[in-house]
Amino acid sequence: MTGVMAQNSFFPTPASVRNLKGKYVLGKKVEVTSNGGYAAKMATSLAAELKQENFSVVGESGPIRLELDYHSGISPEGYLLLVYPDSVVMKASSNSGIFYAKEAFLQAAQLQNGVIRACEVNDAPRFSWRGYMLDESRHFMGAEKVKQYLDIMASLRMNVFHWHLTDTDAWRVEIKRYPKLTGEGAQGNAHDPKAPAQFYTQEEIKDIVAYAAERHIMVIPEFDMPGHASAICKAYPEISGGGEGRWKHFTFHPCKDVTFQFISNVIDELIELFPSPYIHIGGDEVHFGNQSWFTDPTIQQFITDHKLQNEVGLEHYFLNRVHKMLQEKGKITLGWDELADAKIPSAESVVMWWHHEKKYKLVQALEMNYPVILTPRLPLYGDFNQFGSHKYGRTWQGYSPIEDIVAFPEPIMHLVQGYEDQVKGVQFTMWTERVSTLKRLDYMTFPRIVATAESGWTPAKVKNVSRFMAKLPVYLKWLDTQGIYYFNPLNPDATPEPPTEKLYTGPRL
Ligand code: TNX
Repeated sequence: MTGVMAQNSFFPTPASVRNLKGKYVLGKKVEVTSNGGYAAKMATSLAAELKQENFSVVGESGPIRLELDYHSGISPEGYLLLVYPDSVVMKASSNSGIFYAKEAFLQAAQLQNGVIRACEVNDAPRFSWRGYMLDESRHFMGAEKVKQYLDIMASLRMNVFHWHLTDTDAWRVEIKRYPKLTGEGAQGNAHDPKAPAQFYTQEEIKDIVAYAAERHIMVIPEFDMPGHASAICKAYPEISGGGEGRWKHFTFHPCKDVTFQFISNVIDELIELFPSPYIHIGGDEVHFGNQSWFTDPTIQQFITDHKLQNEVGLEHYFLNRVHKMLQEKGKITLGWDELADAKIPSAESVVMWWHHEKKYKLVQALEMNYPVILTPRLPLYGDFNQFGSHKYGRTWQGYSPIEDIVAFPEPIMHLVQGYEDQVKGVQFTMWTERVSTLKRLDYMTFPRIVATAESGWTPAKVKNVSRFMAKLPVYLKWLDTQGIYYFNPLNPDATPEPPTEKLYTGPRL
């Protein structure tokens, strides 16, 4: 390299970077010190992580120091990373801040083989919620993959893992009181209703939640209801709300007391496993499989007795009843944008906007004072393909190229004007009906998850799609070293789309 050294490649792009002369080179020996407490813990892990990288330079490098001062005035989650040719200093005022300083430094070292251009980074996130959702009901991916993704999320400074653990195909978490949930309830997946049961034991869940917490990632379970409940109702038909054909058992029975008792008992066990203040209750697409609500005399009588007007009124009654239950248990209700239709009290709940084609739903939720997470299908659903020609992914209404994710949410920010404070952040949402292998999961997730981190972290005025695309190859090269398969938007032919099993569309067994 001649003259000025290349820019460092940070993902996501920091709020501010001032480049300096010279470079810091990581050798075999490096001293990492701290001012104690949590910073000492981070110093120890950084030293171990750097050692593992085994950078090639033989010599000793200048000392690295981590300083955590809760009164330093650096913004929450923010950090300073000061890299000089002879030393490195990291500063933060929060545990997550010093963790992110460490992750940013480690990432630059990994991506640039231990050579980091001298610079002063002054960084803090744009949004407090930077999420990734994984649907393990449609296809089970397993703890090893989840932990790998948690590691990468942490490195990308993402902090929410939304775990979609139940749906039409299977229930995936051990509930001691209801063993049939992980008996027949965990059998099957989106391409094979007879696949053997796969699920997480409570011990495994606790282990993953703790693993995430160490990386400043909150894990939120989703218990989708009253629709998308087929796996549960198949195991416990006494609480099934009917449904027809492919949508058999799709909803809970919406007015039996035993249904609510069941839900309450399950939530009690979930609360023991997931310390997050939120429980996600879904709430989406009930109309797919509530046919029997229109004909069942008990349900019709219930609608009349409770003056609910119609089946939609009943759906809203159901969601409000579960919301009240969660409140009594001290949890905040999180759900899809249908929650706003149900008028769940906005002071005690959070809405995920997913209907990209119904922008009014976002505006309506904001006007009703809900805090909102942005995860519109386009561009933030991982099951939509990344390019124009597609074989296995969803093609309906378009596709989700990485550039659109980097650019997001600017194209919709005019809708949010005056309500900016209610927008908590963004989420990449990975549905897996059409994702039956780990290779395909990687391909659909990477590198778009990197773009999601950019969308959630980098200030609008710093973000730049062309610059992001120009530095992306550095990240793709690192993914190669991790054995992660990905879509290469700069050379699609080099990374063919991995096949998936055919989606099962027969009746629920
Ligand atoms: C809609 S988004 C769903 C999911 C599907 C997804 C496929 C939402 C709340 N519900 O059940 O997996 O579309 O794109």
